[in-house]
Amino acid sequence: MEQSVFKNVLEEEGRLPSAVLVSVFRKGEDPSPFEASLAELERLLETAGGEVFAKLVQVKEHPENATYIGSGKIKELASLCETGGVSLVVCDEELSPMQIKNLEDALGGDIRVIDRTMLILDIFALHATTADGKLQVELAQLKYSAPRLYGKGKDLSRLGGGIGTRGPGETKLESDKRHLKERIRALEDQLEVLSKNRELQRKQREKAGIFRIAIAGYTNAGKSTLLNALTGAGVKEKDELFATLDPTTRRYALPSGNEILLTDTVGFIRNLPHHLVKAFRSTLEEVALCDGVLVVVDSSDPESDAQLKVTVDLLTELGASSKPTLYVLNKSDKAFSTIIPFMGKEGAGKIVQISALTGQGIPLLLEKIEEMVSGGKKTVKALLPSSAMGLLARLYEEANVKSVDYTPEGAEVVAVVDDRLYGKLKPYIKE
Ligand SMILES: Nc1nc2c(ncn2[C@@H]2O[C@H](COP(=O)(O)OP(=O)(O)OP(=O)(O)O)[C@@H](O)[C@H]2O)c(=O)[nH]1
Ligand SMILES: [Mg+2]
Repeated sequence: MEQSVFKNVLEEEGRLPSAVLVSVFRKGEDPSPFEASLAELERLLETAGGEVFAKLVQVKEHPENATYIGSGKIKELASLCETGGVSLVVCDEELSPMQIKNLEDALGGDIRVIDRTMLILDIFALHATTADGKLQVELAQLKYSAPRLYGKGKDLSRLGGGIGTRGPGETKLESDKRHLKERIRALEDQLEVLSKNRELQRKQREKAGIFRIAIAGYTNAGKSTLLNALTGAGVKEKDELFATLDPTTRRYALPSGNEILLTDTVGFIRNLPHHLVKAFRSTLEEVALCDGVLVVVDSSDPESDAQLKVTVDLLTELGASSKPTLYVLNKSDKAFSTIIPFMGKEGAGKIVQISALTGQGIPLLLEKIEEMVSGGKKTVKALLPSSAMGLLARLYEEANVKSVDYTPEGAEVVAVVDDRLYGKLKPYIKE
């Protein structure tokens, strides 16, 4: 066919695979989040290695049950694809397997249709590095994307540069289709084992009594840049969506000497489907089980309010909303807005403006973290005479003992204690 020859030439010339983005604007809907979501879809496509040829919006009461968009729009879409030699269509919301199949059929069967979630999973597949991350992505893809990759032979998986069909480590998703159920079960078993291992590790960390802080926030907010600035962790920081998929934890000593564990986590995004959230167990467990959260916001983004709301809603869903939290307004070097209205007065003491890139505001952030970590607890230095050794044993059990020096006068101990133990130690406190 002439059209596909044209397509092949384009692909052989090394041009990026281009796509038409499609979305349905519900009559009466707020246009601003709609536009932001479509702009985000464009960035997602670029991150996946593609480029936008055109955006097609249909204004409608509801999407079509069978084909997502109406028949007139499908014709328009087909002719757009032909004009641009485009073989990929990305729809900006979750489509059912039937909608995808019908739309592909209506477009003549030589154009791949994927949805927003498949595109995100494709990026995840490219960015997963750990065994855990790769297994989780593969599982999510087998459950979500595989049923939507309708009857495509191998030759068709190169459509649109294969975007939407790539598995972790470039495994072609379609090749696993026949063994779908078995593979899903095997992956679930392996993930269960890994989850148990993580639980053991966490228990050990808990025993060590180190305060664990998760760095959470919208994708591209600067979470990895912040972790790197503080700890030199060397995590990939990049101006693209979902640069980080796998969590990285680093130990960090605060200026007081208090040690904390900082974990960089996967970014959030609007319209993140529930099953996708569930798929990222390993990283989200970090958020659910930490002692405190740094919510990083890109304050230079005109959409920062909406992004913060998405983040706060997801943290609530993960059961992390009641944990001690600091709101880190990042990128203050090019900030667009410094006021986050919806946080109100009560949030004011929990906001710190920083630039992870220039280091501006980091000392204040560290002070705030220090406050969060001590959470009402005090670090004390006491000299315990031999008659009070029972208290030392109790400190070991119930407090965080930083150091003990045995001197002729007794044991000189530095420990972080709660109010109750503080009362007991008071007679022996040195300073
Ligand atoms: N100007 C400016 N750019 C920043 C700052 N912090 C991060 N960036 C840039 O923002 C982009 C995203 O940073 P990352 O640290 O990768 O963001 P992230 O939140 O880890 O993103 P994901 O892992 O993709 O969710 C990079 O290009 C950074 O260089 C900052 O304070 N100022
Ligand atoms: Mg990152």
